[in-house]
Amino acid sequence: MNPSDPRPALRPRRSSISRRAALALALGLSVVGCGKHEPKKSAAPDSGAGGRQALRVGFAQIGAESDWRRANTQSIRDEAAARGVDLVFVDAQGSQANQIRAIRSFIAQGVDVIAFAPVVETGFEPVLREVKEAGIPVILTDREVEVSDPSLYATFIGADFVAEGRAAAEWLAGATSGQAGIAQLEGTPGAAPAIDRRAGFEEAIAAHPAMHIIKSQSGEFTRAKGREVMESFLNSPEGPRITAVYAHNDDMALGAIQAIEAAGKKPGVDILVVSIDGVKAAFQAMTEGSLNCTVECNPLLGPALFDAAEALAAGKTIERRIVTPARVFTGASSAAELPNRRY
Ligand code: GYE
Repeated sequence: MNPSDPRPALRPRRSSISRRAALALALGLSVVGCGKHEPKKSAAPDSGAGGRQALRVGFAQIGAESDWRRANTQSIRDEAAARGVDLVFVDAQGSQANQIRAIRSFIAQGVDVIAFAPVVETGFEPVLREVKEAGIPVILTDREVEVSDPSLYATFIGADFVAEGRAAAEWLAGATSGQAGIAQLEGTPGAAPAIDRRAGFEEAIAAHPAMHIIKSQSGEFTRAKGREVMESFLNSPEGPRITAVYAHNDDMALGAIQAIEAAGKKPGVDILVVSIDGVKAAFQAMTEGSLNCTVECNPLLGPALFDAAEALAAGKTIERRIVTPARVFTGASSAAELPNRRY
């Protein structure tokens, strides 16, 4: 999959401001910062003998719902430690209210940069206005937000979820010659990857009249919920018509695989399973034949996050969107890749 795919995203919600405008906005943030928010610290990490203070970054994580998320947290913690960044890390336990509270506490603590992975797309505008008022630059990692004012954040670092959904659909279309009764396990309602992975998938299967989504429900990105929802799908009147599962992440696919086995069917054979993330457990399942395909979504965002944080704190301009590349892995190609997986 090519991150610079020229096909337009389904929803024109991404900012359309030019790079020059983004630059001006980023500079605007720093200017506001100088006026309202005494620069207490140098942008650079602690250099030891020089006595410069470490860069202080507040990060509000979503939670620990999946292997992907845990790897994402580890990458951020490891990279902060390696650079000597003073990381104020909050786990919001899946709650937007907790994330908003954490962001407010970062303002009160006067951190240099605020970063977060928004649990859902909407509802962050008021708190982001408060952050802007305080002159602190904001980095979105992994997921985007819907805001009317693009200057409320400096950059987004993460994947193209629409493209991931398309890639999953294209693999399934090829594997089934365009004929499938699909059960979809959606991510957290209102979350960017749930909305966009669904949109990309539905757009791509629309070209195949014999591919239908016959059941669709949220499994909240967790293994337990994925299993529970798949059980209910299999027991529903439509259950016998399910020939494929599309899960918005590997954890839900792994839960669904358990449910398929418990129902006496063979996952990967009787019911094909395709998902997104590319965590180690998914590669294990592909090696065993129970998972057919995963679309990689890289959670190791720590290095890019702190590159951006250091640049912003130093008043430099950065790209408005930093999109991570992705690859598609299928059963056959996965065994060789398993030893290389870092998450
Ligand atoms: O796919 C899922 C996680 O936002 C890309 O969130 C992330 C998703 C990821 O819980 O496993």
